[in-house]
Amino acid sequence: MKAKKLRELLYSNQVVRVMGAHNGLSAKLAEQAGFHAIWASGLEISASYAVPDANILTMTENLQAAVVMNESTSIPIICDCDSGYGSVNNVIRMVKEYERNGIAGICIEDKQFPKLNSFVKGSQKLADIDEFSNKIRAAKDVQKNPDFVVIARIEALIAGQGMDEALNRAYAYEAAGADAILIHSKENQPNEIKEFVKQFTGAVPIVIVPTTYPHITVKEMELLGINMVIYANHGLRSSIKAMQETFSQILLDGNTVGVEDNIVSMKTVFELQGMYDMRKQEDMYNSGTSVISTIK
Ligand code: SPV
Ligand code: MG
Repeated sequence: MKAKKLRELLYSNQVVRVMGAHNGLSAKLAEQAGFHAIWASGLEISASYAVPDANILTMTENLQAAVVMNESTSIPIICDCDSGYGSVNNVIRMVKEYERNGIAGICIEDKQFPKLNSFVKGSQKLADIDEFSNKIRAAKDVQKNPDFVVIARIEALIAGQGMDEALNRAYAYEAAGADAILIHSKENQPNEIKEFVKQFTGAVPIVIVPTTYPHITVKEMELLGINMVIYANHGLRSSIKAMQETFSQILLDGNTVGVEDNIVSMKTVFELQGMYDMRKQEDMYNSGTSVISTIK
């Protein structure tokens, strides 16, 4: 169901807007805000464990987080699966597991295992083009539901390998069966993204992650022919700032009065976690009249 929805979105005429998340709550907030789909971000999930985004967490840990997001929302989840957790053999098991758990789509990037977050200075080693194409081919062969989406992410521009390398890879991954190409850039202007879409003559949808070039608007993406935008980490970064400010103010003030206007009510927390629905359900089964009334 969700895979079908994701595929429909990907091939629709609108720019599909996707928000990064790392747990049930952040995914639910993204859905409530109106995003079309969730990016189960490797950066966000690893940051939520307070470990680096460098394949420190296992596939199972990432999948578990994605399953929680999937269960707490009704929109599709696209999982950031780094470079596929190893070789083509790892990709095969990964696709089986993700699909079996109701995940709508996955994205794998053409870097070597272990990967390093694209914005970290250091060695961004690309996988061999044929080796990565085989991972895409294997992922497409092994999926059972034809709607399950496999996105191939190109890191050539991140690794400083140039536009020709990025384009060669895009054609190879499209030929291998990728449902979409994610072209990643770390420039602070969308120049290389614009150049890529201008030169690319393939037919697959294009996905971008404008973390370092935040000025690009959805309207511009539409004009450029970009099909999907992933705001990969803005929920995480806004929550870190909010917590840092709240925590330090509480220590400074010696009480919590000063932060009360900047934090949500307990009622909001209860609503988000489904407390009221649970109580209604409980009442229905027990034929009682109990309601949450202690904290409003
Ligand atoms: C992530 O959100 O983990 C991503 C996007 O892969 S980026 O951090 O831009 O590499
Ligand atoms: Mg990632």
